[in-house]
Amino acid sequence: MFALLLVDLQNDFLPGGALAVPDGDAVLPVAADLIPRFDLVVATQDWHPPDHLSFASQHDRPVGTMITLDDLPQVLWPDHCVQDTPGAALAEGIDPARIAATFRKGCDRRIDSYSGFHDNGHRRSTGLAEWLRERGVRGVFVMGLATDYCVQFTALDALREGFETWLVTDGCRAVDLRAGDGQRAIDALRAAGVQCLDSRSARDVARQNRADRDEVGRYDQEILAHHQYLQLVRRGHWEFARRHNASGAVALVAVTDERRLILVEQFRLPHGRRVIELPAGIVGDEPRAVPELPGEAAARELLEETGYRARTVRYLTHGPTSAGFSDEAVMLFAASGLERISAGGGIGREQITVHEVPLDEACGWLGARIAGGALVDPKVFAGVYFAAGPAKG
Ligand code: VGL
Ligand code: ZN
Repeated sequence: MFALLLVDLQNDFLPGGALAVPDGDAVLPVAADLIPRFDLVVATQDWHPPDHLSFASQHDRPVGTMITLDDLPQVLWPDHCVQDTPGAALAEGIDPARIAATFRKGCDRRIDSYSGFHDNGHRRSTGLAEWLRERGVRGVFVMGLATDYCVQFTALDALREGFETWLVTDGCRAVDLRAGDGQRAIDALRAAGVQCLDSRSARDVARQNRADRDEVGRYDQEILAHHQYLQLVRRGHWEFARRHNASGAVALVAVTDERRLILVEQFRLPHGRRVIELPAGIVGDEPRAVPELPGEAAARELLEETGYRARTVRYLTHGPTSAGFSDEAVMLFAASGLERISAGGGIGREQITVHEVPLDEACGWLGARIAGGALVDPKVFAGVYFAAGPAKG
């Protein structure tokens, strides 16, 4: 199921409010249109005590000043969204009866909280991720105010928590303290793996999601086996595998400045043979104080397996790894600005061989390896496609 996440649709962020976002009221009709199209609608609310330390008034400094607060960078804002004041209330026209839950943030005087999931230091969770997972939510549509602060942080945390994350672009407006902040936020979200779409497309995706949910509902489901890493699931007559303690997989199209594609080769136990693959790994399988972004996990896997550190990691595409066999999805990232800083080879018993294949010869090289009896993951050919085109530079 997909949920709609309404970020900070509060009076203080609307024209006439204490921290008015330019054109902020333009997102209200978008919200009103999308709300009835989702089975689950959740709101976040900026909810500060009157002496919150993100307020410029607490420091006698001008609004917009950058300070350091408890080791974190902090913009100083006008007093806004003070608990139980009209400015903190949800905007008129957003029907509270349609909102299943509201998650309040920024309640601790000493730390700001742009994201609806965690405070800015990832010290405390609001419980939103667990709340969504308990209700079977796999994807979230994010919209609201403001693109360059609370929307951006909320969407990034949704990715960290393993949700498929969509940004409804016309449902957001930016503060734009510096010109272009809003556009830079959208570019950064796209590079991290957030899918940006307008509300018209969001409607179509929501409609399809409801039809899909109804279709799945026609089949009974049973967990046939549950082990340390995998579940065997039956849905209707179909059996498939699920990694129950990971949120997904990542793979990398890593190309050096000399246009060499980095591939890995290792003995794979399920096949009992050596397999040539893109550098790749599992996300969310280890508990961390701050959950990794998929792109960060991808960069870490690249370094562990190949010894290459990437300066830039950018989302390319995503999809099922093997749609009939498992519900697992993989996100594909382009890695560039590579610098080899260690030998790689994987950790423990992985025994990985690293190949650096000149891009222009990659298909010939792969064909020769296959002819020689090696197994090549077909995702490698997708990598060659992206490396030759959109992944370049
Ligand atoms: C926000 C600045 C301060 C937001 C909240 O909702 O984007 N921005 N507090
Ligand atoms: Zn605030």
